[in-house]
Amino acid sequence: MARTTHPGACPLDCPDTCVWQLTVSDGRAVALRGDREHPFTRGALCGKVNRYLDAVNGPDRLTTPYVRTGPKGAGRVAYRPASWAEAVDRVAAGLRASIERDGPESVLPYYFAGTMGHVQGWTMGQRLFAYLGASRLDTTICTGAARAALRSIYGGSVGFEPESIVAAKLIVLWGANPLATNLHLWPFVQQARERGAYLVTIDPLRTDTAARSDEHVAPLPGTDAALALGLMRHVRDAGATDEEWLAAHTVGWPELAARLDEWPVERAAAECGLPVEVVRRLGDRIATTRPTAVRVGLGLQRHHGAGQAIRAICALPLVTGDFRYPGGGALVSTSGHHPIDEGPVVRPPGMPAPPARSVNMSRLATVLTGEADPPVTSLVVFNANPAATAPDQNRLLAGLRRADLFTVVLEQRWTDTCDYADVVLPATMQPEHLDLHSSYGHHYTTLNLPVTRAPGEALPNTEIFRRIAAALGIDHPRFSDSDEDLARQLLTGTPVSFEELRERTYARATGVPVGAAPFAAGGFPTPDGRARLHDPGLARLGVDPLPGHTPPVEAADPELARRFPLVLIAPAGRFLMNSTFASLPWHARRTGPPRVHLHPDDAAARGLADGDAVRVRNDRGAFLAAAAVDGATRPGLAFTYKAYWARLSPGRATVNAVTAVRDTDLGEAPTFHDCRVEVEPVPAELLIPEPPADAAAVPAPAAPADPAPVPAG
Ligand SMILES: Nc1nc2c(c(=O)[nH]1)N[C@H]1C(S)=C(S)[C@@H](COP(=O)(O)OP(=O)(O)OC[C@H]3O[C@@H](n4cnc5c(=O)[nH]c(N)nc54)[C@H](O)[C@@H]3O)O[C@H]1N2
Ligand SMILES: Nc1nc2c(c(=O)[nH]1)N[C@H]1C(S)=C(S)[C@@H](COP(=O)(O)OP(=O)(O)OC[C@H]3O[C@@H](n4cnc5c(=O)[nH]c(N)nc54)[C@H](O)[C@@H]3O)O[C@H]1N2
Ligand code: SF4
Ligand SMILES: [Mo]
Repeated sequence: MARTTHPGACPLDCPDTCVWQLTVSDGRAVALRGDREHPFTRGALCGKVNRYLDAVNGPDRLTTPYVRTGPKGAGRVAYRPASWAEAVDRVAAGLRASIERDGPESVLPYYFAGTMGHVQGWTMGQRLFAYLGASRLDTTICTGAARAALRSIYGGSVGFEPESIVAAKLIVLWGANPLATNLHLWPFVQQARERGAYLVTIDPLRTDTAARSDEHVAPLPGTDAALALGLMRHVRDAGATDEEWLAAHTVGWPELAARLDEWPVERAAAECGLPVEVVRRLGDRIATTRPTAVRVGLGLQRHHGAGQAIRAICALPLVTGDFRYPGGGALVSTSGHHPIDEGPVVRPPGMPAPPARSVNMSRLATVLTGEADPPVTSLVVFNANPAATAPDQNRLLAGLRRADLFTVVLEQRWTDTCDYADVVLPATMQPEHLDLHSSYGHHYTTLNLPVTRAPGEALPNTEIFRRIAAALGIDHPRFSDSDEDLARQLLTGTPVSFEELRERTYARATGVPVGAAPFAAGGFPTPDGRARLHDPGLARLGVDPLPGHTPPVEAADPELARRFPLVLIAPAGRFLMNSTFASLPWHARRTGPPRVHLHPDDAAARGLADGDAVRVRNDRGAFLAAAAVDGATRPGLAFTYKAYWARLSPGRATVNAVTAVRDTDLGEAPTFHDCRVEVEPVPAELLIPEPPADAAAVPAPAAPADPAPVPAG
């Protein structure tokens, strides 16, 4: 059989947006590797995506629609296969009933970045819900706090050019773990180190990245703003502020300089639980090293004070004038550099799109259990698995079990969320559909064309929404747009064309040259081009107009600390992608079963040894895990990895059974890491997961595990 090889884009929620080369034989994907020419991919994919074809070709792919015949939450046994015609008619009837009873806002789409593709991810479904006047989803769950903070300080999600980091002399990875979550940045960091750069990682955990850095600074979680303020104070005291650049390209420096009077290094160190010398030494390095690049991760924003923390961190390179130089400045996300504008594609001119309320996705648990008025009575989930990934899982599941809630899930495989659906619709995967990708970690735009046959009757999200629109009797021409039409509409007004991408797969569409310093002479996307150290607009929202420190809610609560002495954070695991791969045998084996990592002192205080079965609990719920005692964390701080599936976990709960629905100080984002728990021993038998009667692929028990962060020392 002839084999052909085709370029495409990795669709996952990862800053690297790799270009891959996929080998196809007889309509089936048979091999996958990284593109060698792509300047960011540089020939390699990551470990988890090297096994992406396990997901594409897995025997557990959904190949037909399903409709529910038994109780919600009972699993796949409560469903029967259905034709597309029957399934889509049911969806239309369910949505129509909600709209007639409670108005269109009773319909809520819930979606996120299961695919980062603009076509399958963020257009046709949103267009349908806009047309209906359904509730709009406020997509806060990942970067809500950062987006709001960056809008305030830089005018948008922009920063230094990632490939320019090779020119940095000091690199600070702040709450970032690129070896797990931004792998393709690492070779650039290594190149900078070969040229003499010093690498500091600021992370409460000793991750692989921290262990491989020249220095690891481990503050208490949720205290980054205090650290950034103390560092700026030190820079100011050292006379290392760039007054000329500050005066030309920022507003509010005099006010911030005065605020720094309150932040002597000693106060910052105490707030962060760090030795004063550590803060002073880092302050010295920052004061004396140009250019300094601060690469900020997304994980550190899952705390109550995240908005202020990101503003404070992003203020630091303004104070030092680092944006003057290639390889200097801060970078949280490159998404604001990309010119693709979904707005007019979701709400095309001439298409009705009635105004509608916004619903914050991070509050789904409370929205479904009484917070929303009118109530949400239809929920359409795509590109997301909220039953595993959204906070306050027990409350959320109670909402999903509501008899008066009609739920539709578009999925590639049977997830936790499918267990609560009335109708499950089978969706295609990346090699089977067209998509267009920008990136939140580099400056390239990529086109992905369909090159393999979808299994069974699986359809692209776009086509599923076209069919739902037709079943609802909508005949507006915008619901006949093809995927290529949508891609062309998305590229309107950008410097790259569909033809160019079809020819070359990817192109730089941001106007920022490789290695450039885009803000050397200011030009931030604020109205006056200046970065805002003091933002009066925030005062109107009741937020401090200057970067300040908002302490964590639970970590800083002494009363709660008596009952739940451990702070728990749940960052990204290396072989998972949120919950996307958690059901695949290879990925599950590499990751190992759920574990909660404890400092040896905390383990000893509870009589726990490595491997013991434990229950992790607080007032919201509990999950089961094995204790891991490895010194990767500090006393009082526990961690586990996010994104296991409840249906495949012992006790049928994940870490999100203990996390809270509570907003950040800015951006109304979730606070997964602002969470107190107690950990207690349970009998070992409890850890053996009871396989769901219907599981197509139950992961084998623990074998070689995700290399845990390297123990300290
Ligand atoms: N392999 C893999 N890659 C992924 C993902 C995945 O699940 N697996 N998820 C993707 C998604 S959705 C996202 S958003 C990104 C996330 O990308 P990252 O931001 O790199 O990932 P996280 O692991 O969430 O957080 C990074 C680090 O922040 C640390 N941290 C937590 N709290 C604090 C704090 O208060 N201060 C400081 N300084 N550090 C803190 C954590 O210990 C963690 O090591 O990764 C994406 N890439
Ligand atoms: N405790 C804790 N919880 C967290 C976090 C944390 O740090 N700690 N991180 C949070 C973050 S940063 C994020 S981004 C969220 C992510 O949470 P989710 O948005 O729920 O992401 P995933 O778990 O990856 O689920 C994506 C789903 O989309 C499906 N999918 C992929 N492509 C397609 C497609 O083309 N069509 C359809 N129909 N489906 C598709 C996949 O099969 C997968 O089941 O989790 C959050 N949850
Ligand atoms: S998950 Fe990220 S690193 Fe892995 S292949 Fe996809 S884009 Fe590349
Ligand atoms: Mo995320």
